[in-house]
Amino acid sequence: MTAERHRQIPIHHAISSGNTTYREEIHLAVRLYDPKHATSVVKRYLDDDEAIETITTMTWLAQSRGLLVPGFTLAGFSLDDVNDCGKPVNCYDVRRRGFYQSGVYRIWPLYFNKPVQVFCDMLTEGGGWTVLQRREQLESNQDFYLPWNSYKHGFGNLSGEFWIGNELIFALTNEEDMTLRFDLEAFDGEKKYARYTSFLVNSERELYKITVGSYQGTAGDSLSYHNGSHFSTHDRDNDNLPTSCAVSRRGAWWFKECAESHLNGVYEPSGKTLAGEQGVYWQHFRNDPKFSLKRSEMKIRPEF
Ligand SMILES: [Ca+2]
Repeated sequence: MTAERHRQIPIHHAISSGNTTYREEIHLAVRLYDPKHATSVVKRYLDDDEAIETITTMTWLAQSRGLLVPGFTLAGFSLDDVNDCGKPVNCYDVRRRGFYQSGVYRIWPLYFNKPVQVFCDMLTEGGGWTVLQRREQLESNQDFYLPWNSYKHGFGNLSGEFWIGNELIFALTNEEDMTLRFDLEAFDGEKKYARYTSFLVNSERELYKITVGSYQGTAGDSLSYHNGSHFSTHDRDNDNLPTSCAVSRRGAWWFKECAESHLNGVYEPSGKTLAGEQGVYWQHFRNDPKFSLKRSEMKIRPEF
């Protein structure tokens, strides 16, 4: 049996576009044939009744979370279903719900005690990446020479430079097997990438120990060296040297004896540091210890 309903629902609805989220009044014309099989049956309208988008029932439910009109029930769905499909656990989950634009989205990580805003890369290699870190050329760069607690909880601006936070990286990498991807760019415009299977970060009790699987890419493998290392900051020295790599390299990373990569180093607008390995550093990009990158992004996605 087929349930068919028509309903015009005027609501204020939050729409994400690029880096910004804005509110827009739209009218949803909802026709539910068989919501259990959630095919494309919801059309989104602007005020002039021009259809601008056809989205799936699940997508509509996800976007309309909390905005269900009193008295209007969706045949075949309970409120739990609505809440479930309105709570993506990472950016891949967001994309699965029909959001294809890169930008800031709210997610509900499985092992995190609250919802959190993250930046989703919906373009690179099919999209669905939760971005963990970004460095880029700005008029005023974010300071990355910060203590343990800053790296634990995250800092910076999701539309600029940031570290998402080790607690969140721990939560996200424990949801399921994750691919880690680095997108790197030099000041001369050359772009390279590195990708690792089975990226996992342990809890704070285990000093956010990093595990990665096999490497693939064009940037060279500058992370496998750090496999099994603990996270260090200038106030928490967990590396393998008597001295502190976080202090000598001016940053925070999974230092060993010290680093083949260190993307949280000092941002150097000239692309060259005075001392070695203190910049935004990926050793095998140029094999020059004074080389510093113009741009870096770290991002994760469930393995297929
Ligand atoms: Ca040490």
